[in-house]
Amino acid sequence: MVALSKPPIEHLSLLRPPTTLFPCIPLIDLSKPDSRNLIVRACEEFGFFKLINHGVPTELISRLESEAIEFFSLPLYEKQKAGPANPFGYGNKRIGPNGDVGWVEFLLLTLNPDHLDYENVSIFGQIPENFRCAVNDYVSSVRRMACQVVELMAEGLGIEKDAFSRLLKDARSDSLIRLNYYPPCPELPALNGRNLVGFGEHTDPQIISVLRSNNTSGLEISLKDGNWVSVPPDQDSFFFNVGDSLQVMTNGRFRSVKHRVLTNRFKSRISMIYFGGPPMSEKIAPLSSLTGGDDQTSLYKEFTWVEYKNSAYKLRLDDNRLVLFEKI
Ligand code: GA4
Repeated sequence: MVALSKPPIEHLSLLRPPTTLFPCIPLIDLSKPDSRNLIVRACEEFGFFKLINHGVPTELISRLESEAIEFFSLPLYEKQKAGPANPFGYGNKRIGPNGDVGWVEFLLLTLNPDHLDYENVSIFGQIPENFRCAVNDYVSSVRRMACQVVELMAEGLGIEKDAFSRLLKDARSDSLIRLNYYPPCPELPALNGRNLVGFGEHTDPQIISVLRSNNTSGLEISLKDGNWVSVPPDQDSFFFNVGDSLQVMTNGRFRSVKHRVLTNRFKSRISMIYFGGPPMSEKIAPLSSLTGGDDQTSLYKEFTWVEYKNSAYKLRLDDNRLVLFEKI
């Protein structure tokens, strides 16, 4: 197990894990013809679904997972050479710039070609070439699958097939990959049946997030009624989250799902998340194909992705980042 550094444990939140397992997690089989309608229904009801028969080769998944395990097993001083995450690089407990903390270590890497040169050079200066190849091969395959899924989503909504995928495919797409390592939560009497929060509740800013984890539990999502349910892990599947940008583009029809991760008492959890985002200069607004071109029905003001990001980085993890852009 890897030792984590400051801030001290008292600064981390504790929560009792929910007793309810996600009762009816929407399951999408990419090989089935009816998946487009099921995807739409899942995004409306939960903003979340599990994808099977996804076509991403197991070899690419296990190669990146092994590289990540190798990285997180390095001595702290070695990992710190790839940090601090500001916002990209190696991070340990501190999440974002505004005081959020969790029982987690991570590597956050930008895939945005405009940022690569100056942001990632120092990280990849420390990380061997085979790590970089594992990231690139994994991302190419996951991005291809994500595009296929958002195209089915668009078809299910009855709008232009490339309404969302053109943003993920754009050469300037501001997308990210995050590798999270959650060590087992220590057994302390003070915890009193509760677990340390690994990653506090939040919604994802981008269009779509695609998560793959090992078989350790911890991920929870918030349902429409505000109840939290835990998502049984499945290392052979991918989990999709609707992000804030997709909620806006669908004029609130899809839910940007609130989620969090509690640490497991006995096992470490490792997750890899691809965040598919738009290019920096992209204007985000409800699609006219969904509002019928009637501006009156639009729930959000238009904003650029860079405007959203600038405001997001001034907020805390659990803040609602869309209120600023809601029409009154
Ligand atoms: C949440 C989703 C992604 O992990 C992330 C996070 C980002 C970061 O860790 O730098 C943020 C958070 C996330 C939203 C608000 C800001 C920015 C931390 C934070 C407090 C990489 C992202 O894109 O937004």
